[in-house]
Amino acid sequence: MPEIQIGQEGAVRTLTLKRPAALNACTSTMLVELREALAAAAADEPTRCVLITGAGRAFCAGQDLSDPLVAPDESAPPKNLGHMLEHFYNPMLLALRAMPVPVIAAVNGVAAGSGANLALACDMVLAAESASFIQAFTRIGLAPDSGGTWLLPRMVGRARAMQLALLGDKLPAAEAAAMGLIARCVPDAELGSQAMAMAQRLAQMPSRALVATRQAMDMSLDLSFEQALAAEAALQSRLGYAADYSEGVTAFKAKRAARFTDR
Ligand code: T3D
Repeated sequence: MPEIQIGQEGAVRTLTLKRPAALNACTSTMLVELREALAAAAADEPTRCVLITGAGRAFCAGQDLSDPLVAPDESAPPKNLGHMLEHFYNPMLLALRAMPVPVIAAVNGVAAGSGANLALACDMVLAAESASFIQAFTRIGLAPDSGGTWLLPRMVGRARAMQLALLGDKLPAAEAAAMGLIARCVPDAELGSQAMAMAQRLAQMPSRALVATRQAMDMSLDLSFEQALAAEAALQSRLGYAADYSEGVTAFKAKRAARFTDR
C-alpha cells in the first residue's frame, strides 16, 4: 500500500501523506516515497506547482515512533537517530527545497515534530482553522530536526522560535498565521479549495522567478546588505535571459495576461 498518494489537477501535482490511522506519521518508506514523488514532479515538465497535504484528520504527526529504526528497545543497543535523518529526512527535505516549482502545504490537521517542519519547509503554508503546529521534539527528549532550527528563527525570530521549540506547546493555526509562521488560516471546509486555487495561481506564474525568490530569501539572512544586492543582481541576470521575462513585458505592453512557460 503506497504511503504517498499522487494526484494531478491540471498543472498541480498533489502529494497526500497517507497513513491516516497513525496520523500520517513518517516511516522510512513514506520518506523515500515522498522524495521519489518530488523527484518525479520535478522531472515532469507540465507540473508547475506541488501541493502537499495529509489524509484524514491530521497533516503529519512527525516521525513514526513505532518504526523499528528509531523505537527504543530495552533488549537492543540504543539506535543512532541521526542515521534516520541523514538517510531519509534530509535527502527528502533537500529535494523539497531544490524543487524547480513552488511547493505549497495544505495543513489539514495537526502537524507535529518533523511533520510541522515538513510543512514549514514548503514555500507557502495554508492551514485549516482546526489545524495546529507542535514542535513536539522536547516532549520526547529530542531537539528540533527536519530543518526546524534553521526555519523557525528565520520565520518568527529567535524568541518565538525558542518558545515554540523549548515548550513544544500546540500552536493553533490562527496563532501561527498571526505570528507570520504560515501564510493563511482558513475555515476547515475551504482549505482544499483555497489551497488548490493558490496552487493553480502559482502554476500560472513564472516558475523560475518564484524559485529564484525562494533562493534569494533563503540566502539573504546569512548575507550582508551588500552581498544580498550582489546576489539579487546575479539572480536577475539569469532571469533576464529567460523567455518568461520577455513574455511578461510583452504581455504587459499588450495589456493581456502573460503565458509563462519557462521552468
Ligand atoms: O531520527 C529520528 O527518528 C528522530 C526524528 C524525529 C522527528 C520527530 O518528528 S520527533 C516527534 C515525533 N512525534 C511526536 O512525538 C508526536 C506524537 N503524537 C502526538 O503527540 C499526538 O498523537 C498528536 C498531538 C499528534 C495528536 O494527538 P491526538 O490526541 O489527536 O491523537 P492520538 O490519539 O495521540 O493519536 C491517534 C493515533 O495515532 C494513535 O494510535 P492508536 O492509539 O489510535 O492506535 C497514536 O498512537 C498514533 N500516532 C500519533 N502520533 C504518532 C502515532 N503513531 C506513531 N508515531 C507517531 N508520531
